[in-house]
Amino acid sequence: MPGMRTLVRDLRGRLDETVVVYGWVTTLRLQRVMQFVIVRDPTGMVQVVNRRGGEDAGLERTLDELTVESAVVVSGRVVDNPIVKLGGLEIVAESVEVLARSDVPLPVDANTNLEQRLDWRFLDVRRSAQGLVFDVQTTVERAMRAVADAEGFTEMHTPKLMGTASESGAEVFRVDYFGRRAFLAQSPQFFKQMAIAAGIERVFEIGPVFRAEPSFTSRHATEFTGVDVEMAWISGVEDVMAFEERLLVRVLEEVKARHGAAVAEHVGVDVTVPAVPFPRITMAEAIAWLRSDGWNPEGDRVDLDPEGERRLSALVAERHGHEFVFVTRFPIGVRPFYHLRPDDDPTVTESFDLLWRGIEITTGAQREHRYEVVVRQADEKGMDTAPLTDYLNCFRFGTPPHGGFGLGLNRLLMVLLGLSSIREATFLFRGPGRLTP
Ligand code: AMO
Repeated sequence: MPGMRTLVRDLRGRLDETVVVYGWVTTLRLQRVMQFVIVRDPTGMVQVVNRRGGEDAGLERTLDELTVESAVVVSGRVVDNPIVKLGGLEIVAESVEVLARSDVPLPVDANTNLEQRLDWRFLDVRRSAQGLVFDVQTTVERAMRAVADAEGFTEMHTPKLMGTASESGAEVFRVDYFGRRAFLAQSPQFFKQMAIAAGIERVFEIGPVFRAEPSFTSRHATEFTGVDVEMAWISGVEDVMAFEERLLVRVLEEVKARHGAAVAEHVGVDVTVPAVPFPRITMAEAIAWLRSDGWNPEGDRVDLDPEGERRLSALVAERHGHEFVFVTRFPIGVRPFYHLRPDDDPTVTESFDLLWRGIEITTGAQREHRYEVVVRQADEKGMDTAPLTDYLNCFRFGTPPHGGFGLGLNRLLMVLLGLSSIREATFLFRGPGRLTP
């Protein structure tokens, strides 16, 4: 004792044999005649049973002293028992060893509110379907890397400590850097473009992104995982959107194949692979649709708020029967200086957002690659170009047309799994009110 581990899902094939199961105590029912212990491993749960008054008084005492969530190793014979709900079998205990005893009472249970569950996140993940989130995340990233690899991308790792802010000054964390001021990267935007300037023609990065946004919404975090893509020699922003479609189709195919059944069982979501192409709608059309649908936000706004995103997705679902929509051609006022403006309309940008079931999961664009033009656009926005020198220098020595996008991995998981908050799509959430654990 102990011997080779048998996983709970394989017990049926070991009927009448003695097996060893490693796992956590989930429930204890210590009755006058019988002792029942439900033990859980990552593949399922099994009932372990012992009749009191047997030869091994030590075993009976061990079970009486067990606590829920203790880590145990159980050895016993697998017997068929059709009345047992868990798989119609049980293990008749021969020995039980407590590898690590759990304290009582547990600080969280099924009725604990989300914030308190986050305080005890390791127990929260251990005891619920939450663990599935990270299996799905692993598959998502693996599928993304497979597509990127098949299409000739290079994976990059760019610095998260920066001497200048990476997007705008507003949402940036400042940190002390040996007495100087440094910033945490709000996105790898400038560096992925620098990689294009360096002749690495197609790049992607999966890494941390920091935003000093004091938002307490269900979709905002101050640190999240970003999937960033940049592609050179494109003939237009359409090339970028088409790549994202291929990426997401492959991701959803893989998630469906590997986790479809578990996702349906634990979170009640049917994973479906979307048809391509996804619908595309310009921002001007989107606003017109929304206005005729009664969406009338205050003032003359030209950007979509969360309510606008939700309604637009609902309209697209109704009219196109699709859960995804690319919203294109955002006005220059709501887009950064580095977005390319089309020749036929200088008031808009060759940019897009991708909405999925009412939530923005991606922003992308073709970039302005002509030095004079990008400098002029930065000037027009009233930006101080001095801190942008390293970035702008990238466009002085022959950088080809390029474009890319940034996708929020936690947002993607949240929508994919129908989770109510990005907090549940992140192992250890970071927000304005949360820096621990
Ligand atoms: P953007 O700022 O739109 O674009 O970010 C890209 C994507 O990141 C996710 N996201 C967030 N997720 C969680 N919490 C937040 N606070 C948060 N903010 C953004 C969203 C969003 O679509 N450089 C550009 C991308 C590009 O053009 O390549 C950028 O960062 O899913």
